[in-house]
Amino acid sequence: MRSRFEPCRELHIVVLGAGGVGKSCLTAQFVHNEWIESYDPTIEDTYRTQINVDNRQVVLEILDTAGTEQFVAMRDLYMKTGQGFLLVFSITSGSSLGELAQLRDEIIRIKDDENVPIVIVGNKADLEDQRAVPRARAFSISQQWGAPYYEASARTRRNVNEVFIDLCRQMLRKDDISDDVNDDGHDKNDGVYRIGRKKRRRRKDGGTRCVLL
Ligand SMILES: Nc1nc2c(ncn2[C@@H]2O[C@H](COP(=O)(O)OP(=O)(O)OP(=O)(O)O)[C@@H](O)[C@H]2O)c(=O)[nH]1
Ligand SMILES: [Mg+2]
Repeated sequence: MRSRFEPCRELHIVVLGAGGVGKSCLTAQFVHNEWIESYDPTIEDTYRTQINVDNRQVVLEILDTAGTEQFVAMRDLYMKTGQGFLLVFSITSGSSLGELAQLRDEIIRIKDDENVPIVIVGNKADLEDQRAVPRARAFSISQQWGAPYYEASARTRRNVNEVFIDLCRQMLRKDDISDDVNDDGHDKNDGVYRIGRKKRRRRKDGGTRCVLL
């Protein structure tokens, strides 16, 4: 059973996708509850926020990245440090969905892990009359990738919280599993020895302490 005084976890989220799909707007809505109408291309922005997920306090560090190819060199580094990824496209742009495949391949290669927490987001769902990506197509891709798919709108706030919370849940689950494996590879719960398990990480300090933000 979890202790009431369990220290809160710090989770690193990276928001990725083509330029102009609404990565910054989704992040600003989630963190600050604000809608940004103007388009100011991002170089790189970091947000910190504290939320409650299933009665657990988590500190989120959210990296809002640049959609433009110019800044690709920075990708390797943030893919290494990120623990969960929001892959965002716009339902009004077929090519923006196309760009996600390469990003996902890079994440899996860099992290050397097929089961990285990922959520696929079809943003700008308020622009139904300009839809270029059928819902079924995006859903089928997300199923192939084993990741949940949400249609969202940073403008109307539809599914904004849901995509971040879903990602947090996946990240917490993964974090819990790695905590349940001892340094010698023995699982505390089932005693099974997991050969080649790469992503073990034991918290020696008990995790990050909560600070109310
Ligand atoms: N209608 C509508 N417009 C949106 C939505 N999300 C973002 N936009 C608009 O799309 C434009 C680009 O949004 P950003 O959030 O800056 O896009 P981005 O993905 O961060 O772009 P880069 O920083 O260049 O990678 C802005 O003018 C937003 O107002 C949405 O859900 N609906
Ligand atoms: Mg941006």
